Amino acid sequence: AGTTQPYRTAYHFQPLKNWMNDPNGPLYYKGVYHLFYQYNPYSAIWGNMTWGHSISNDLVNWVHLEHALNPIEPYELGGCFSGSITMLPGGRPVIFYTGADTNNFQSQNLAFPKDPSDPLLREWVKSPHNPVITAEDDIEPSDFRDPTTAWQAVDGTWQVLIGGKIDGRGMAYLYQSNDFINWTRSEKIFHSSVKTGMWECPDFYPVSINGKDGVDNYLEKGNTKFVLKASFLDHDHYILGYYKAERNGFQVEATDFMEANTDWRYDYGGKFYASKTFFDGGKKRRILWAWIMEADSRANDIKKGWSGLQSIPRVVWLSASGNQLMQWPVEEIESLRKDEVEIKDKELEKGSLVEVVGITAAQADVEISFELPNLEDAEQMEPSWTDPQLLCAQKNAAVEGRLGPFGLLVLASSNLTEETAIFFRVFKNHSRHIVLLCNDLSRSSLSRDVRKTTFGAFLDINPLQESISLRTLIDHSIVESFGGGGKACITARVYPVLAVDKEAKLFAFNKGSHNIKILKLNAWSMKEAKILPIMKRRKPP
Ligand code: DQQ
Repeated sequence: AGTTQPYRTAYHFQPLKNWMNDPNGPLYYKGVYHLFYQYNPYSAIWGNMTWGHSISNDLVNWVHLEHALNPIEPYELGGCFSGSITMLPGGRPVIFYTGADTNNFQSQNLAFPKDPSDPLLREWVKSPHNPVITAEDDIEPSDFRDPTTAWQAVDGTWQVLIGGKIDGRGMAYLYQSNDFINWTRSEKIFHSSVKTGMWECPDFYPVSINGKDGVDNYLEKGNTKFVLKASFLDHDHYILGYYKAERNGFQVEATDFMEANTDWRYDYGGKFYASKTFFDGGKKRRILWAWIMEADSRANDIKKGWSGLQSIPRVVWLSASGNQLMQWPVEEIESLRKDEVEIKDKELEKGSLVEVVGITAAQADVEISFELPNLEDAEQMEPSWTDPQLLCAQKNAAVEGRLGPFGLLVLASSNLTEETAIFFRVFKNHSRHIVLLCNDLSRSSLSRDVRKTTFGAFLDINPLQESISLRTLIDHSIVESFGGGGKACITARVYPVLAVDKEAKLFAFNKGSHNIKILKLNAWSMKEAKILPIMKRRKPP
């Protein structure tokens, strides 16, 4: 960040310039974290899809390497699209990715490291067998992409999912192979939905039902549930269920995609999309990466010369109740914290605003928890209030209530001309309490070009039993919020005109009609992550 580039981030992953979208093939290999990503080497808009490649020891500081995949073969002249990495027995990684030809006919392709003993995996060689899977029969060739990490079934055969659509029905195809080269399509479609449209970037993985540890074994029965994620309608949705290994099927546990009121999303903010998880064998955890799109005009993207961020990598695990996922920024990000400010047991009076001073508020990490003494006074919930986003837009940060709005104002200018509010409201529904988490962007920027949609999510916590907590990571043009310890997440892009760099301020506020208490607030300035420019391959002598 700086005066000429106020929206560049200090601790989010981004290339030095140009367009970036989906994370591809994240991997922990021989002690090194790898991130590949969809990249346009030539401009700040989508095109010429290439696999960018960066490495890290800690998921915070990065070194850019030369591109891993360039679109040069006939089957990929329209781009090397998204894909995943699988570890083959013996420990050799393989990239499974989509190639689009000049007609946008999509096929699935393989690439292997030239030297698997190189922990940096600097050079990749495309398989002479490419393309290994092409669109046949009823498959629409321009809606056939994004292979998952493959896994082995009970009998050892490889299984991989590929995103697709037939007659408007979104789906994951299942393909099987004995040798990773010859693939046949399973007669059964792995899973599908009429309500979604095309599924991009499917992801399928086990989670433990008794703890936070990540799981990599698809055949571990009894202790796991499975997550099926698909990217559609601008968001990443997931459902939970069971993998029936004997018949290679997926059985949904409760509700399916876009069914009932439980539409589980990784993130209820803007475009947090095309995400992918990987198993980190070093720390035994499952980590989620996602593309965070800009919310400014294309012209402004071109002017600033870049577009797209990656989310802070998040650890994912199953909640104690077992009915949803939890997410939390990887602990390594805390190594950037400095200048801690702490507030404890402070009354936050009705109508009050408390500035948090002593940190760089445009580049910060904040944790806050609240206690509400008068829970029985909560406003009555109306039966029609089923859409949390709509409710947050109607009852925005300016609308006084009883228990709430209370929360944080981030990237705020000194006179509050600009402010981004992340706040809670607590309602009563018979004897239960309903907690709503909102991110009101309507006053976030004086710019007319940027999208200022308000976001919202219900938070499945019982305020009679636990405090209401929020963590927010602020990084110049991105605000990532985690409610209830990671039960609901909202990511937003924010482009203030006034509240830039040192002009940005941070406040805690309470616009409800009752005094509440800040149990604890901890805020830190964040140091800049080191993202080093391209380390070139040594040319052989
Ligand atoms: N982005 C890739 C596709 C994928 C889409 C192309 C999702 O493979 O379906 O850049 O953002």
